[in-house]
Amino acid sequence: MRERAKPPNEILTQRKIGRNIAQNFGAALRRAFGGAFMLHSQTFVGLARVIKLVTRAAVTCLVLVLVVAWRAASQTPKDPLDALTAPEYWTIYDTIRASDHLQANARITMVNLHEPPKDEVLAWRPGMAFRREALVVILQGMHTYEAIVDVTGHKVISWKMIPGAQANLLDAEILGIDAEVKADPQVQAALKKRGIMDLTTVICAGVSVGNYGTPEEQGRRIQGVIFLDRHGVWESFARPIEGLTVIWDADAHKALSVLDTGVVPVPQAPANFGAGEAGPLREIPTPISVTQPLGPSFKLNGNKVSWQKWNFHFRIDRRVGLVVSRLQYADGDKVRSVLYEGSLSEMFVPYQDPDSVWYTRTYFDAGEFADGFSTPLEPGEDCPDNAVYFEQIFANEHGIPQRRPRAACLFEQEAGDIAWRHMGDDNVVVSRASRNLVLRTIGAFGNYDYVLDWVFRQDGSIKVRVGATGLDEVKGVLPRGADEDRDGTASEYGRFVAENTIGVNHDHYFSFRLDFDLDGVNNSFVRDRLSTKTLAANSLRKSVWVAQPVVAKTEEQAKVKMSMEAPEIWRVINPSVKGAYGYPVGYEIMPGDNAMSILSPDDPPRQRAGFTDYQLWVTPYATDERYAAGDYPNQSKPGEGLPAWTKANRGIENTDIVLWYTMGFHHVPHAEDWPVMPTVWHEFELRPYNFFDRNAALDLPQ
Ligand SMILES: [Cu+2]
Repeated sequence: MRERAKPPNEILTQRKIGRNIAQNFGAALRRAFGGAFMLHSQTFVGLARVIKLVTRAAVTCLVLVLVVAWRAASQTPKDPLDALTAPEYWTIYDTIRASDHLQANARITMVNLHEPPKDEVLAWRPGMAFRREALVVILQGMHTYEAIVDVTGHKVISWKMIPGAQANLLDAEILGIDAEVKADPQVQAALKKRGIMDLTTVICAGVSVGNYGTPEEQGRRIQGVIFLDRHGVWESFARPIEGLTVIWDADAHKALSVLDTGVVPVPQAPANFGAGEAGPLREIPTPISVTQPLGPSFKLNGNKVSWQKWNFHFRIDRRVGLVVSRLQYADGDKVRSVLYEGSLSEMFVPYQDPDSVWYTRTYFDAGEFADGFSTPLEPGEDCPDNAVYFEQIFANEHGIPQRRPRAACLFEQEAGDIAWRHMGDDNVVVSRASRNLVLRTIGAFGNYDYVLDWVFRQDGSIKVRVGATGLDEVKGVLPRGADEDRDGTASEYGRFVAENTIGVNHDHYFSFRLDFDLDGVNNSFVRDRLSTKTLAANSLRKSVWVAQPVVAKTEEQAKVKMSMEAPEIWRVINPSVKGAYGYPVGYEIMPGDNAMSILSPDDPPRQRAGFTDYQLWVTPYATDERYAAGDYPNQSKPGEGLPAWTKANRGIENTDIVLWYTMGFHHVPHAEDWPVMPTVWHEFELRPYNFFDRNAALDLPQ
């Protein structure tokens, strides 16, 4: 990957006009050059705006040069942590098939980069060779297997069955049971009872069901079928066929049980929200121009980004989305390490309805499905006009590489934020505007879409944000609204969001894995406990509070719950590196709005999502500890992931440590959630804390 050429782009006239030009321009290119245009690994929007300043011919030449460069780059990994490339996926495909392990009925549920050992990556320098391995998860017969493929050597270097594990469910499997389910006479009878004779528009989605320890769940791959009707709407989640579910045995290809709790008409409330379907549109606001006449101020080298003293590598992972690695900050003439790696680790969305056709809906969206990252980003809507886009390559259930255009975007944002300011004694204000660099991807998991942002700031801080949008998962009910639900039965576990439509209560949790390497690998975790200090009886002031730093020596001492009554500041430090005033260099993990699970400790979904018991955990780095609820949360047993790993109560002081921060919120749906939810943001920050000797943004030019 070359540094992106700086087009003479005056980004933006009016957005809509620009987009139309871009679309026409793209179509012209596709007509002229066939599929080649679609193969570039990155593209940039705002291309149309270039047209204002240069001739169409000149732009065509520029694009062609870039397409050739990006295409070449996407074929060959340049960095040990680059995502697998299309040729590498094909090598894996051929190697697995040439081995004597694979049976005809095998389904490949995941192919991912198997990261090289951390010390190898840290010792690597550009130009040196590096290892390329893939982790392949295979569902074969009743069992889940893991293979490690040496991509460079074209060989399977390990193949093992994972006892008791159920591989993730891909969309191919979730929707692949549709015909078999519809062929079941009991299902047909249940649908007929509801007056549904034409099954063509009926969707049977076999999603995860969890694990309640019942005999029928054990040793079987099972799916819970949600019935939806796509008739008349774009979004079938708005049309639940209520009161019916099937527990499906994926191995035996048959229903273990068909549950019918009674007929509820399919809700018919308006549910479309596309252009022209939402009613009259408001007045278009006057244009705002975002202009970067000299192009972006970040530099790209493959998947390495450098911008305003930051530099980092990133890739788009199929399971967890963006993986930011080797995050460094240039401090004077020193390039200082902040994070070795950071990414989402797991999500958990338990619905709160005990109904026999609903209680199984407790989704671990990353680990149970691993099919949501990423969706194609809509230029000008999902990302601003000055964004650069990145393509994602991943493998389908056969291991065949797939392309996802515009799977991530990178852009600079100057949104009126203030880096710092002060009005001095002479009433003169000294102030600096701040600019952010945003790396974004959006995952879609059934009804929900999650926007995931890494926001890099000029003062050395980083915000990690998740925006939840999409649809509530809804239940069809007989009453039209709250007025008709006189005894409250229909809305006991949710609220009306539309006629005959209940948005069922639920939680969202997002666990992030943050492998800090502050000025080196060996770090510690400090809890600054703020506590009340009572002053002497003869004092006029009776109390103050003091901050008492406590270094967590073991994993047990670093399991933390947020509390407003017993506040703490959480810091990662490097005890061996001191700042100008004698304090160890550090970063604060500053939580934002958050929630903790209020499910009872003996509730199986809570036990399977044990990571939600604390907002923060700290573990010593271990190569195979990547996912907070374990590698295989589909039908998992209680206590996997963080609770299991930390049982050993390992030492975490002055060693290579990983922080696990979970943020979440309780969601009681309401009318404004429908028919599509306004994006709800939650975030946390990583902030330098004695890492620099002064405000790191003091050098911002005016
Ligand atoms: Cu929600």
